[in-house]
Amino acid sequence: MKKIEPLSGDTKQIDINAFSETDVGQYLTTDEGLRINDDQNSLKAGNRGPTLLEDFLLREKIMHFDHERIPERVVHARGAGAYGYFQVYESQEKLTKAVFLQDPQTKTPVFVRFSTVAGSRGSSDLARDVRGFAVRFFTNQGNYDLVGNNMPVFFIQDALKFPDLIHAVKPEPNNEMPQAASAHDTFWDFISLMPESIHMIMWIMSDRAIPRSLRMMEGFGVHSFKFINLDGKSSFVKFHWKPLLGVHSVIWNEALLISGQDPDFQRRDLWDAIENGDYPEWEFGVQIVNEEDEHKFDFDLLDATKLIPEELVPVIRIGKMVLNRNPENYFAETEQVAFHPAHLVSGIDFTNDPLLQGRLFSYTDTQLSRLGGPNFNEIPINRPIAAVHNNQRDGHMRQTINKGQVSYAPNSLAGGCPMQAGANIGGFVSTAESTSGVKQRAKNDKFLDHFSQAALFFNSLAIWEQRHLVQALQFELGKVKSTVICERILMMLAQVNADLTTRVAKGLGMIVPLGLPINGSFPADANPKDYQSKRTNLSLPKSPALSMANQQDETIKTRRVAILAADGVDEKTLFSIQKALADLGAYSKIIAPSGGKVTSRDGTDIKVDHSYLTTSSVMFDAVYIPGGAKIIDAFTGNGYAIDFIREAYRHCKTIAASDEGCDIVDVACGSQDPVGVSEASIGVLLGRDITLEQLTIDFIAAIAKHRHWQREDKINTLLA
Ligand code: HDE
Repeated sequence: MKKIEPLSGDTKQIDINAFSETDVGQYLTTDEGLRINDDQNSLKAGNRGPTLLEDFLLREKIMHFDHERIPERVVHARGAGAYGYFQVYESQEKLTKAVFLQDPQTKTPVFVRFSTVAGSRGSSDLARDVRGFAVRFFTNQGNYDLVGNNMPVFFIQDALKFPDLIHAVKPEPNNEMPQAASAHDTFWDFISLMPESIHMIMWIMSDRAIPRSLRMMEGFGVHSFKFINLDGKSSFVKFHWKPLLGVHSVIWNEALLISGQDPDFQRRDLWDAIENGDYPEWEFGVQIVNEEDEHKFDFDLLDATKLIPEELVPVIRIGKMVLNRNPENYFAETEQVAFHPAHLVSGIDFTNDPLLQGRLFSYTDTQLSRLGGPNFNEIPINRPIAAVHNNQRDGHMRQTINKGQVSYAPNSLAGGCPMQAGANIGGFVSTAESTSGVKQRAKNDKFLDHFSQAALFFNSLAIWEQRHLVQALQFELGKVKSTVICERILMMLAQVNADLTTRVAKGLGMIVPLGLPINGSFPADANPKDYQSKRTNLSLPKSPALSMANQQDETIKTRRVAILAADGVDEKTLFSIQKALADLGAYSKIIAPSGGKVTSRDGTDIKVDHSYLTTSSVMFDAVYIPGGAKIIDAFTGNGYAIDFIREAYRHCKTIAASDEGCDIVDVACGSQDPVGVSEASIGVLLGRDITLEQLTIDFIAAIAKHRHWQREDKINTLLA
C-alpha cells in the first residue's frame, strides 16, 4: 500500500512552484516559444500602409488580451488571498478521524480568501457587508474547504431563497445602482417580508460589517457540521476562527472616507502585514454537541439563522492558523481558487441544514461558467497535494495526460485500478444516519422563531455598539424611498427591542406603526397563520461573547500611528515616541505639509512618508504631534493639519502631543470640547505636565483601547 506522504507548511508552495514562472534574464517569445524581434511595430505594407493579416504576432497578442477577463464570482467577487499553515494543538481523535486534526507536529498548508459579498470585483473594501472567510486546508487526505463568513448566522434558512436574496441586494436591475450597498429599496423590500433574516440584519447593521482589518475579524462555519471518529461515533460541530489581534471595526463615517481615500484598504492591510512579517493568526475553535443532545435547544441546530451561544456550549480552541505568504499572482491564485463546501475529508460530514444542502450543488456548478469547464481542479491553486486518480477524462483545458487504455471501473485490464479505498485507509464513508419522512416542502416549527436570537444579539452589545447599529439602520432605511417598506421593517424591529425601534424611527422621522411583522415567505396554498413568526422567551438574557467589546486584545501590534511634523520639529520627542511604537510592533508614518523631508530644530533631515495630499486621518489608528516652536506656525496656517487632528478626534482615536504640539491639539479639538474638561478628553493625551516617559506609557495604553467611544457620546451631534 502506498504511504501517504507527511506534510509540512511548505508542501503546497513546493507543488505550486512547479507552475510559477519568472521572466528575469529571459527573451520575449510567442506562446509557441519563438523569440520575438520587434514587439513595437505591427507588420504593415510600407511604413504608412495597412496592417497585414499575416501578422501572427499581433493577432496572438491581441487575441489573448481580448480574453483576459473571466466572469467574476456571482457573489463574493471582491477578495484577497493569502497562504499559510494550520497546526492542531493536540490530537482530536476522540472527536474526529480527520488526519489534519491529529498530529500537533504537522503543519497543514492553507490558502485563505477573504471577500465582501455584494460588490463587484472593483468595489470598495469598506462596503457595509458580510465578509467571506474561506479556508482551504491542503491535507494529505485531499482538500478540505471551510467556506465560512465573519458572521455566525445567515439571512435565510433555505437555499431556494438564495437567488432572491442576492437579486434583492445587488444593484437594482433597471439602472445598476447602487454598487456594493444594501441601502436601497429592493434589499429592504425583500427583508421586510422575510422575518427569518432579522437576526442576520442585526449582525450586518452592527460594526462587524465594517472590520478595521481582515486580520481583526472572527470567522464562522455558520452551519452545523458533523465530526466522526474512528469508531464511527458522530457529534455536531460548529467551527470558529478567533483572531489573536482581537475583533475591531471602524466607524461608518470612517468607512465612507476610507472608501474614497483607499478602496483597497483591507487588501493592502493584509498584504502589508504579511510582507512586514506580521503574520495574521487565528485560533481554530469548535463547539461540540453530542448527537443525543440535538433537540435540547430552543432553536434547531439545522437552522442557519441561529447560533449556539458560547455560554451554552463553550468554544474549545483546538489549533492555530498562521498566514505567512502573499500570492505571487492575483489572478492565477486568488481569482482562480474554487472553494466548495463539499471538498471534504474523512472525519467531517454535512448535516441536513437545508441551506448547506443547497450550497453543495452550487459551488461546482458555478465554476463551470466562471472557470470555463470541468477541469478547474487542475489549476495549480486548486490541485490537491494528495494524489488524484480516477476515471474522469477529457473536457476543456485538460492538463493531465492519463496513460493506458482503461478509463472505467470495474476493469481487469488495468488490474482494477484505480481502486476503491476501505474506510480504514481513508476511504470516505458518509455518516450512517437514519432518515424517514413524508416527501414535502416544509420546515420544522422551531425555524419560525425569528426574533429571540436577534434580541439576544442586540441585548448583548455594548452601548456604543448598539448606538452604531441604530445609526446603521437609520442610514440604510433613510436611503429607502418607500415608506411602506420602512414601516414593515419597524414592525419587525419592534419584535426585537422597543428602544431600538423608537430610536430608528426617530432618525427616520417616523412613528413606530402598530401591527405584527409580515412573513411573505409562504407557499401558495398555505395558511399564512401557520407561517407567523414566533418569539420564545429567552433562556439567556445576554451572551457576552457576541459583543466585540469583550474581544479586544489589548495590543498595539500593527496599529498605524500618524506623526505630524513640520520644519523645526523637536526630534527628541519624535524619535522617542517613534521608537517606543516600533518596539511594540506598531507602524508610524511621518506626515508633513509637503513630501520629501522636514528639517528638525537641531538640523536633522527626517524623511516624510506622506503629505496631507496623499493620506488622511482615516488611514491611521492614532495621531502624535511632537513639540517644536516653529511647528505652531506651520500647523495653524494649515487647515489640513488641523482637520487631520479634528477628524481623528471625531472618530474617537487616541491623540497625543508634546510641548508646543499640545497647543495645536487645543486649537483642533478644544473648540468642540475643551481638552481635559470632560470624558471626551479620554484618549487625548497632552504631555505638558508629564514626562515623555509617562506620556509614552499612556499613549501606548490608549492606542491599545482601539477607540474611545465615550467621546462619541459627548461630541457627536448625530447621536442615535
Ligand atoms: Fe456562498 N457562494 N452560497 N455562502 N460563499 C459562493 O461560489 C451559495 C453561503 C461563501 O472566496 C459562490 O465559487 C449558495 C453561506 C463564501 O471564493 C456560489 C448559498 C456562506 C464564498 C455560492 C450560499 C457562504 C461563497 C460564488 C445558499 C457562509 C466565496 C462563487 C444556499 C457559510 C468563496 C463561488 C471564495 C461563494 C453559492 C450561502 C460563504 C455562487 C447557493 C451561508 C465565503 O457558488
